Amino acid sequence: MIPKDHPRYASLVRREKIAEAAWERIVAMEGVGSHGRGEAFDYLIGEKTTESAYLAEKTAAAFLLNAGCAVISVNGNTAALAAELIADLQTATGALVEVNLFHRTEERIQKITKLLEDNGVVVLKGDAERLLPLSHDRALCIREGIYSSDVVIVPLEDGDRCQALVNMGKTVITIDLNPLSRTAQTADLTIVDELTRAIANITSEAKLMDKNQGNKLIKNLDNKKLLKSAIQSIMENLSDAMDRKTQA
Ligand code: PTJ
Repeated sequence: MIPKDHPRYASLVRREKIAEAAWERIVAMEGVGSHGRGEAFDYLIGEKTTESAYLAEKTAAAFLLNAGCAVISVNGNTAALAAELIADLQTATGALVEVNLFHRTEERIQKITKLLEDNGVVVLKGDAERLLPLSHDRALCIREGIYSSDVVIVPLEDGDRCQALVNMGKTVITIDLNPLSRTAQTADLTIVDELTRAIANITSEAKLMDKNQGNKLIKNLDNKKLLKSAIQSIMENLSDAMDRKTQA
């Protein structure tokens, strides 16, 4: 039991959720490693939503609302950490939700679908076909879902699949705390923020957004600038930490 007054309560709760979901085989064993990497980058970024990440989140809300067919792609880590938040995001944006896994097994698809549905998400069902130009099972997706989407949000994604979706002409939004990852560098819009903070912010912005504001955000998107700001925030954090050490 994690005490509520622990200074890093939220982070420890997330870690516990990932561990429990790994025992249940909702999160892949590899996903435990991915989570640890995310935690490390969250430390570097100051465990908070930076100004540029918030702008990226607002822009993501605009893209999801403006889309002809928006899809939220959910993997094991995303379901374990944010099932309820995905339900809210789906309600706010009308996006479809598709379970799409890197380490794909039918058992995990079923378990993740159930977890999402238990939390109020309407999950797209259908036969997964080999529709992405990738080898192995990462090519699988649903024709009426990711394959037909014009905007797709792929939190904690693999670089190859992100690149394949970009090559297919989709607007690809990712959430990834590592601004240097291939996915972060490849997506059209990269949100360098922790998954649960990011999804909550996209939802609250989607609820408030009008068409004009959305169009302006889409027109002004500069992902290189967003990535640069994220790296800048990490550098500033490290430099502040260094100053505090030398003053002590
Ligand atoms: O459930 P599956 O089978 O689809 O597998 C999912 C994982 C996450 C295992 C798979 O997509 C994978 O291997 O991802 P990577 O290549 O480890 O990339 C995940 C990225 O997400 C890394 O750059 C992490 O730093 C980042 N990350 C991890 N946890 C979080 C995060 N970013 C935001 N919020 C987090 N909570």
